[in-house]
Order: sequence, then C-alpha cells, then structure tokens
Amino acid sequence: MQKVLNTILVTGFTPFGGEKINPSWQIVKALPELIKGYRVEKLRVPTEFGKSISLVTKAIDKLKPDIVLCLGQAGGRAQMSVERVAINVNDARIADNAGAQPIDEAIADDAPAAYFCTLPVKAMAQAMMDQHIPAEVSNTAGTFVCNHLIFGVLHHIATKRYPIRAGFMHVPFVDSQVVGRDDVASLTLPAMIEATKAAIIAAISYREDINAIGGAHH
Ligand code: PCA
Repeated sequence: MQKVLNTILVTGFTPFGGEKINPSWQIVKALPELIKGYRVEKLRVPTEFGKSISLVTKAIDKLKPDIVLCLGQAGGRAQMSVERVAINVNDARIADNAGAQPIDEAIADDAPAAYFCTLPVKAMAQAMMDQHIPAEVSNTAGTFVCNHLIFGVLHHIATKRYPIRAGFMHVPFVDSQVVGRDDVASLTLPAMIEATKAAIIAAISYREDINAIGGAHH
C-alpha cells in the first residue's frame, strides 16, 4: 500500500520511581492526530532497559516514520529540555520497572560512544520559548532508561540506514506531582502540550526545508 501521509512517531514512558503518572505520556496522549499534515503515531513505552528499545524499534520498522520524538520525565528539571546527544552507557541510580539496575554497561558493543540527535534542537527549544514556555537544549539525557532508549533508536536508524530524524525531549514534573513538595520545579500539562506541539512543528519545518533543498538526510 502506498504511503499517503508523512508520519511522526511520538513516544512517552510509563510512571517510574514511585510516581503515579509520567507527564511524558500524558503529553503524548493529548497530542492531536495530525500536526502540519503529519500523522501522529503514539506509543507508550515501559520504563525498562531492553524492552523500551525493542518496542520502539519494532514500531519504527513497521511504521517507517519520517520523524521520531521520544519524551521522558526528568523530575527536578525546570525547563523543557531538548536533548542533543545520547551516550552508549547504562548506569542506573535506581532499578527500572522490571527490577534491572545495570551499572557502567555499554548499551551496544558494536556501536559508537555517542550519537547526536538528528532533530533541530535549538530551533525546537526556541519554538517552545516563543510560546512563553521555559525550554533549553540539554547536553545530557542521563544514563537511565531515557538515554538508553534514544541511543537504541539512533543506533537502529544508523544501522538500518533509515532516512529518519530522531530526538528526545525531557520534561519537568507536571504540577500535580509536586503538590506538598518544597522547591521542586514543575510546569502545567497544558503548557507542556503546547510546548511539545511547537517543538514538533519546528522539527517538521526543518525536515521539509532540508528536503526542499536537495533531500539530504543528515
Ligand atoms: N524518565 C527516565 C526514564 C523514563 C522517564 O520518563 C529517564 O530520564 O531516564
């Protein structure tokens, strides 16, 4: 069957670390089905080493999206954080949702030390700030399941030579998670949804521009 619409795959995680919700999935769930003519495919990913990568890479193989944007919670951060890089390390401070806690392990042996995300990180952060929502480019996605997932996704795309752009965004706690906690940053869900839409539009515009000037993938 012929592919009619361009597609963006957007993922969010299940709650972890004792939290009842994960704002990353709340945001993804609330996104429209269509953004700037791109079909929005949504996937809820378990906060587990291994399984998170296999689930998302399977979805990529099946859907062949043009863009992949994974979201995760970074409790304590004050801004929407567009990640620049993923590193080839699992080093877990807490166990994942299946009880695994890898320390100082490589994610993949036959892989580089790091991958740069291939979305326009600065334009995405700026697009969110233009909506009056605090946003930044971050130079570390940590060494837990979020970094693990985006590293695995970028490695899969590189290995398969897919013409797919992929990136990651960490999001703060949503306000309901910090009720009764002192000095912990949060944003409201509507603000984070608006911000994410703006970031997605920036990613789509960038891809359309690049393709218009000659179809380069990187
Ligand atoms: N945040 C974790 C994993 C799942 C999530 O939402 C992280 O930053 O690694």
